[in-house]
Amino acid sequence: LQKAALEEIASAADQAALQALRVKLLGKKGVLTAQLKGLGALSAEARKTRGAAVNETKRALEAAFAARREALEREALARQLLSERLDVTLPGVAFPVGGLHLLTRLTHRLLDVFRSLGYDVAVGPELETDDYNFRMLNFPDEHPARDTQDTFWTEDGRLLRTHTSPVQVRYMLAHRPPFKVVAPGRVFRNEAVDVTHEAMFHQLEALVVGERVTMADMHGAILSMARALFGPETKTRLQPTFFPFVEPGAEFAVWWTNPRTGRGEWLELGGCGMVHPNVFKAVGYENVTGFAFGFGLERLAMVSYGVPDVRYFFNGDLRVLRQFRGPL
Ligand code: FA5
Repeated sequence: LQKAALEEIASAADQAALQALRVKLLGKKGVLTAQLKGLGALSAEARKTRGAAVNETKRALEAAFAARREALEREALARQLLSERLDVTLPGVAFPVGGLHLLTRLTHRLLDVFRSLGYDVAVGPELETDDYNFRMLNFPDEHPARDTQDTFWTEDGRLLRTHTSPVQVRYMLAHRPPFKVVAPGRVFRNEAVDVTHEAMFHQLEALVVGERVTMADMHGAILSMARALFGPETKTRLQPTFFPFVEPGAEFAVWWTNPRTGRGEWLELGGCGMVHPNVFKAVGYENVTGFAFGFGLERLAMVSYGVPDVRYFFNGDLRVLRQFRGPL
């Protein structure tokens, strides 16, 4: 029995076969168990020698089972290692890499400049109320100046902000002067889209309020920004214009060297002026003066990077996006 059983165990094909064999030989109804049970019928002397022999066989079988199980496990592992082998010399798959949008990078650059000049950075909601976008900025009701802003209204009487100037009001209500703050963000205007006009674009607003803030301070701030962006020789120019929330109001331009032509030229950036007394009144400020300015980032980016059409910024054309892709 022992020799045949040992051979059978050693050649069991897998764990299942081995288990079946174990039941057949050592199980409750197994061959060896039957033999052990049969011992009772023997004489004391015979039972002793026979019992020892059966137990010896049982130990031998147990050892054989253990050895075979281990061998099968080793084989299975070897097979698995072989089938799941990785070829580490294969070239990798190149994943497409994203990047920051040109306007995002320009915004970061501008914020860096203003932070270095000691400005706080604030943001406001894109969905605004008439109060913040117009009324508290000294746009009288039904005033024609509102029409210049081509407003998108919502059904509940709110609006998509037409400029970043409402952030001025929100900031003044939440802080006490003196302060310097800039506010970048998206703005929306319901106007015919063309090469230089989008329905959604970006502005950067600046507001400085204190006890004796002057027009000279405003000129200095615009000059510092222009020089940080375009170099130490850069000049700035102010030309009178009208905005309800400033008095006097001006358009500002910076002198820069156009890298495409190599020639110096004026670049109109946006509006500026001394904060109108009615705006201070609306937020409850007394005995302070201040200046504000705001300009369009697309305008700046178009000229700086030679982008010929404002619509390229947001139509998602990967050829354009890749061309201006910067580091994250
Ligand atoms: C304003 O929006 C004022 N809030 C700026 C201001 C702030 C004046 C603080 C005084 C004090 P304006 O409507 O001119 O002003 O717009 C400012 C800039 O936004 C423009 O110079 C232009 O660069 C840009 N811009 C205006 N409309 C569009 C448009 N449809 N698409 C792209 N850029 C535009």
